[in-house]
Amino acid sequence: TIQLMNKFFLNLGKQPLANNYQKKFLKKQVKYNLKLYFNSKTKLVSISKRIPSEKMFNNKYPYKSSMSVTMKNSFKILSKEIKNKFNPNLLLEIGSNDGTLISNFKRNQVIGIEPCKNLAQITKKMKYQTYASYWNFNLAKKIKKKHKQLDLLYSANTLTHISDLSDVFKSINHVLSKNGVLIIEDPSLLECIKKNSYDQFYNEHIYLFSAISVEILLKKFDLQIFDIKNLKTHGGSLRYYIKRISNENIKISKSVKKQIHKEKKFGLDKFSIYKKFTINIKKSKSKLIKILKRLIKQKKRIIGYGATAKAVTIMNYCNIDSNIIRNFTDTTPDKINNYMPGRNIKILKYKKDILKKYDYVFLGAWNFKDEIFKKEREFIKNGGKFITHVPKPKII
Ligand code: DWN
Repeated sequence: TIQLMNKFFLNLGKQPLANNYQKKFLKKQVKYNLKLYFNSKTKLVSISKRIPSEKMFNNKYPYKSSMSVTMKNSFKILSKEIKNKFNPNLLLEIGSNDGTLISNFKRNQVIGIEPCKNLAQITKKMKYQTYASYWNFNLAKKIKKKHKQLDLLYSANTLTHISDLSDVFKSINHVLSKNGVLIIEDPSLLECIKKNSYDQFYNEHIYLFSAISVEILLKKFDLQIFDIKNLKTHGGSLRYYIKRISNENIKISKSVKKQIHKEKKFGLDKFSIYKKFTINIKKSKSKLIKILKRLIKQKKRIIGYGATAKAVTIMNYCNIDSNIIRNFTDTTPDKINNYMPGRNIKILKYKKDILKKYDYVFLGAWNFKDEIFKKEREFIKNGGKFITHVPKPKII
């Protein structure tokens, strides 16, 4: 029946795996259909094609959370909040990446779970207890056996990457203590729709959560949201504070109703909003291409800033190649000197004056616009311009 409830709304074309940066440009790269659906029962927005996790999250996952000051700060502030408000004996982070969050805790206070072995290796070297495994029921059983039940579980930008959400929450339920708290944060569907940031969709992002859909999902697992925070990170994220329904010691904040009301008022629970989104995205595509082509006609040199997974969606959906965007630049070691997945655009190592050779900069990491603008004051002062597609394609 869930199948029947799935309504198609947007085709983002054939897309390569987002974090599969290539040493050499291969014309024939494996690509998968990227189609978006809305489920009228669960209210979840998801992509149809599910790629096995092992193909995406393995021993060479390039993305590191520590590459932006914004994320480092966000995790630092949250760590303080966790210590002050919840003071857990032991914190478990699902999807600890390179340890940007857990490094704010003492080694005996925290456990990381990270299936990408190259990343798990980093926190292991830092002597943090790390399980280099996928989050699933087998692992939950192992963890419960060793550490008993846990008072605090945290997961940022991870659960939306796991296809089997029932298994995710069953496993969380297994290790979460009676009065335990689960905190999750992910990009907000409302912000994505409002900002026309269709680049939040790529093969790794199987779901985009809303408070509406998370609430429905949690009910089945005796869980409920007791607080919600709107964050600026990743283009607008929601942080959900979750407890057991049976735990009446924690009061439910007004923020929960407020967010759900806001989402319903915008129409996130109705299919029509997604059809409008589709129209906006098609317009966004043609407008972006128009701007870029006009600049090329004027012999302007364009570089992309931040070789993000998001930019992979844009480059492939809009068919942008190196004749339009000459290069990307990025600080991530495992992206440098590789090609953007599916494209012949080479990623150059970020250096202080790299932008000097270009007239326009396309913001691949538009979500870090403030951080980037601060860093590139010189370029801006010298007349350099930025291009973004969020919320609408324009030159800044
Ligand atoms: O969910 C996910 C999010 C959290 O991270 C993953 N599936 C994959 C990844 O998505 P993304 O690649 O779209 O994430 P970011 O965080 O927007 O990527 C920023 C990129 O820009 C990184 O490669 C680092 C780079 N960067 C840079 O070169 N200079 C970033 C900043 C701020 C800079 O100054």
